[in-house]
Amino acid sequence: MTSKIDNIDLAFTRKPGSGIREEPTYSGALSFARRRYTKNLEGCDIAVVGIPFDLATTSRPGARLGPRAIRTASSMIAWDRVHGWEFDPFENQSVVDFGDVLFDPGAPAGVPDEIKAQFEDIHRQGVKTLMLGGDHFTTYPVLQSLAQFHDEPISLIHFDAHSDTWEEDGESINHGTMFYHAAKQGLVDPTHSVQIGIRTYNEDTHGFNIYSAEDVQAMGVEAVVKKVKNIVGNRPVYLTFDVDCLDPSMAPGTGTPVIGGMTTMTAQQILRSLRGINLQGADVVEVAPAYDVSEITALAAATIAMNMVALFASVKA
Ligand SMILES: [Mn+2]
Repeated sequence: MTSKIDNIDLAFTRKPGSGIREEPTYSGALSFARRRYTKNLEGCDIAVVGIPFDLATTSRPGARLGPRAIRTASSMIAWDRVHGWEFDPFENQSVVDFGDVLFDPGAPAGVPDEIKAQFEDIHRQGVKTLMLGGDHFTTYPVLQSLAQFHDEPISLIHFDAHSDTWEEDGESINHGTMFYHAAKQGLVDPTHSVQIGIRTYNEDTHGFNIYSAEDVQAMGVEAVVKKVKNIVGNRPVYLTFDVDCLDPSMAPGTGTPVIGGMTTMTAQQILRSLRGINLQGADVVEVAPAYDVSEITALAAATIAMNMVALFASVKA
């Protein structure tokens, strides 16, 4: 029998690989999905890592508070199995909360390299990352790190209202241009990457395959997923989910909302159906709690992240 003290504050009392255990949703120290907070990654499969950075936003800032909001919201769903999956993704893989990376926001030019170096330390240990943003620029240094550990360019599966491939001269710290640079530098292979939910204008696709929000509705989940799986094949995949892919009615708490977006149900169905892809890293970004209502955006992001945990685990299930 476990004592009462072992069933509270699992953020620092949890034993490795102990699946789901119940803790009151309204109390206790908060970590992502009540995983153990640790900087020790021995025996760890997935590290949840926050990047509380939002200096690259072009409209409303505030995503620096995203990791904290997503962790808080995750406590509401940590007691249960992830809906739609027939296994407990915390049983067959070890998931820990690594906390946040550290950087100096007063010296922004150095921030990308500071983030990249800390992800290199994690990736070098063979640990995959589930990153909580932060604005979408934060994906860029994570990709820069990950690409170094793969011989072939990474395939991006990118959920967003925006392509984030707007062209620019030079390289700025901007959450709307980083995938232009990622493709140009060969970090990702656009011809084997796909953007889903797009509904903003960009005169150039830069080679990325695109399914707009309207395409998804017209084609249906099954047809979209079939296309996506054909595009990425068995290549290493990085899955990035900008919460503004969702309709603002379901995710108002974000910096650059765009109407006419995907429902949370559709997003979950697509994520579940992606089972079988060669997932090497994932993130959920652009949650800006100041514009949120009743924590619905944070809850959506936390649930999307839980589905990503299941997607990581599904190769072993
Ligand atoms: Mn976006």
